[in-house]
Amino acid sequence: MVSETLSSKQAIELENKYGAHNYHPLPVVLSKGEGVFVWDVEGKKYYDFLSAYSAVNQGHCHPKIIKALKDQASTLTLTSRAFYNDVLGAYEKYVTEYFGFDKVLPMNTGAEAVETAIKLCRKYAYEVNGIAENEAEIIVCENNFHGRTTTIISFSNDEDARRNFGPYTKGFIKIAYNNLDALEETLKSSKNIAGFLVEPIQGEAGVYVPSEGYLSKAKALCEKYGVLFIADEVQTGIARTGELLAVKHENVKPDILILGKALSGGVYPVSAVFSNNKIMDVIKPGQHGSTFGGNPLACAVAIAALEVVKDEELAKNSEELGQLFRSELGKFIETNDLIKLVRGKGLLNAIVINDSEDSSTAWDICIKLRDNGLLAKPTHGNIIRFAPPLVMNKEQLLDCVEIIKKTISEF
Ligand code: IF1
Repeated sequence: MVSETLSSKQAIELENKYGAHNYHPLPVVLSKGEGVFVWDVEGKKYYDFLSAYSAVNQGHCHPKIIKALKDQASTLTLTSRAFYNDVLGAYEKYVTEYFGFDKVLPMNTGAEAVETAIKLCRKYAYEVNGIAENEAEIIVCENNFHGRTTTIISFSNDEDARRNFGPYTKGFIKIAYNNLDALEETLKSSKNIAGFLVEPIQGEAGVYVPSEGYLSKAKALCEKYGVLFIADEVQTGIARTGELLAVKHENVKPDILILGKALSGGVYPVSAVFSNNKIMDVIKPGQHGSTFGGNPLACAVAIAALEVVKDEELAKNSEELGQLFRSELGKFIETNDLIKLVRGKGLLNAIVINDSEDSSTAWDICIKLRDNGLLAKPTHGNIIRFAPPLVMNKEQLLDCVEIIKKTISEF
């Protein structure tokens, strides 16, 4: 039984003692969330400026999503895919029409969906594109973040994420992000390239936004060389960047689209891989799956979460508030030496601090932001990501801008 009177200090001690130390959380213990706000166990209220890494785009405990969860939870939760269930088909129709693809393959976490996309891409390369078995290569980008599985970390260049987890999976070629020459050179260099896996904006790299035209030109290059363009929109998707998908900013339709996180409004792990029939049809019964993928609870929650995005026009709100956020902080930066720049799209933004990558300045600022009622997390020693729930209103955003300005001015 979890004690109701656990203090922050006690909760942290429990995690330290009994949990693996695979995280270094900001010292704040949350026990309640509603919309753009979260509360700690002592009752202090904060603006959430992380949204569980863009999973809670629809805001904490959105009543419509929670109702769908509760209703479905008391009806049917899991059948496995050994049998049909009466929600999966309806969800598949809804979600494929929503994103404009023929078919969807439902999974649970982002990393699983990335793995699924890799398998799909390879199988298509062998069975349709005629690449010799075991020779397929997938191009990925430096400083990528696609998840934590052994295959995915095989093509990471984050030492913490990869060191001593080998041997690594072969079949990936790493090139510089935002570099079309590097992409074309690599596409040209081998007949065995099966796909190009890319984040439309690199989140973990510090909300690194590529040059305008990068995604559309990269897609065109992939078409030219007959290679699948795979967009990992686990973090950038579902209205986060001011469009339903970040690739929409450049009118790109990926051959394979990967979604997770906010697909469920952060209520339940739901991820998905989308493609048209020509690609998805290479997967036959028994060749891929998951116990939980496509379960009725996940499907009901995801439908509700996507309805909220449409009903509340979250993409539009994200675009408008994002502009306001960058322009307000932009003005502030001109008067302040500590912050080098603000960048981002929609409500996926970051500030870069005038200090070294291994400094503790970003962390120290986040601690002060916490004290001042706003929760954010550094992505590197000198970068802080700002990604509030998309249900925020203008007044709240300006309130947050004031908190951020005030906090930074104290340094
Ligand atoms: C952690 C970062 C964010 C992702 C993209 C796939 C996945 C993620 C583009 C995997 C996950 C998370 C995971 C979380 C931290 C977080 C993160 F800082 F590490 F990069 F959001 F910015 N593709 N990102 O961003 O999805 O399997 O986790 O559901 O601690 O690993 P997952």
